[in-house]
Amino acid sequence: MNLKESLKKIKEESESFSLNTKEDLDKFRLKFLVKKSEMMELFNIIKDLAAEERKEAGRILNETRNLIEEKFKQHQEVVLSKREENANKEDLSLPPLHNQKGSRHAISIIRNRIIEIFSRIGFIIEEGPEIEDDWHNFSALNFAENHPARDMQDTFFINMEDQLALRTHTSSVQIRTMQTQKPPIRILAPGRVYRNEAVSARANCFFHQIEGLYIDEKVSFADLKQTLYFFVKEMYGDEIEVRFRPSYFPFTEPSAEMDISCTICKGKGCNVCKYSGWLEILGCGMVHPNVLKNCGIDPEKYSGFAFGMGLERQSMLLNGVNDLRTFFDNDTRFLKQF
Ligand code: 2NM
Repeated sequence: MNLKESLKKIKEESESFSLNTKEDLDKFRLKFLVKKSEMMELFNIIKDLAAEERKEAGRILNETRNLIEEKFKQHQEVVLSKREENANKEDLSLPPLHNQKGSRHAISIIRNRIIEIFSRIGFIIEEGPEIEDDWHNFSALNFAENHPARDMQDTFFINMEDQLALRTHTSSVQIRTMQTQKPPIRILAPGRVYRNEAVSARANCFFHQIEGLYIDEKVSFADLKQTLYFFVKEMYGDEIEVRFRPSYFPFTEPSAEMDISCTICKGKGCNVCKYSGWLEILGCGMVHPNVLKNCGIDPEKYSGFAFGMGLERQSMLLNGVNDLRTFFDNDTRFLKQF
C-alpha cells in the first residue's frame, strides 16, 4: 500500500470517529496523534524515500495530520466546556451527605430549663396518665358538681359512662401523688393537657403545662412567693419585676396570678403587654383544705402551695413567638431556630 492510500484510509477513519466524550478524545489521540500512532509512524517513511519524492510526501502527510489535529482541537473544546457545565450541576448519583442534624423541640427546651431550675431547690418530677377519670381531674380538686369546666364544651370526654376524659390540667398528677406519698412533698408535674377550645394564635386544643406542688408542716404564702421569685429571676433575669394579683381557682385558697415586667419593653408599654407593662405568667395559691382532705392529708397538720404555667406561653415570651400554633406545625425552618 503506498503512502497516499494509507493516508486516505487514515483520513476516512478519523472522519468517521465520533468524539463526544473525554474517553473518545483519549482513544482518538492514541490512534492518530501520539508519536507511536499509525498516523505518526508514517512520517518515518520519508527518510527511505528518494529525494525528489520527499517534498510531496511531507506535504500530504502534514496536510492530513493538520486536518486530524484540527478535528481533535474542535471536539476537545466542546467536550471540555460540557464537562465544566455539568460540574456545576448537582450530581444526583452521589450518596447523600449525612448533615441533616435534628434539634430539640422548643417546648422540650423550655420544659428542661424549668425542671432544672426547680430541681436545684429539691423538686422532683412526677407523671401521670393523659386519660383521667372525673374524680382525679375535677372532684378531688374541689370543682363544684356543676362547674362549667366539666361541660362537654370545655373538656374532651372519651367515655361518658365512666366519665373518662383527656386531662384538662396536670393537677390530677398532684392528686395521685398526694394519695400515695406522705409529706414532705415537693414535685413538678410536666405534661400535655387538652381543652375543647376554638384554635387561634393564643389557644390550641392541646398545650403543655408544668405544675408544682409543695406540702409540708407550716408551709406559708411567704414560701410560695419566695419560691416563685427565685424561679422567675433564674428564668427571666435578675432585673425582672414581679407582682401578684388576687385570683380564683377551685383548688387553691387564697389564689393569685403572678405577673412579670414585660420582657419586650421592660415595663414601658408595648403591644405584647397591651401597654400595661406586665405579662401574666402563672397561676398559684395555697392548696385548698378540701383538696388535702380528699387525698387523705390532714389539713390541720399540713399546708402547701401549688402553681401552674403553660409552656407555650413561656417560650413565646422568651423567644418572641407570636402564634402558638407554630410550635406544632412542625415546619423545620421554625423548629431548627431553637
Ligand atoms: C394552677 C394554679 C394554681 C394546682 C393546684 C394543684 C393541687 F393539686 F395541688 F391542688 N395542682 N396544681 C394549681 C394551683 C395549678 O395552674 C394555673
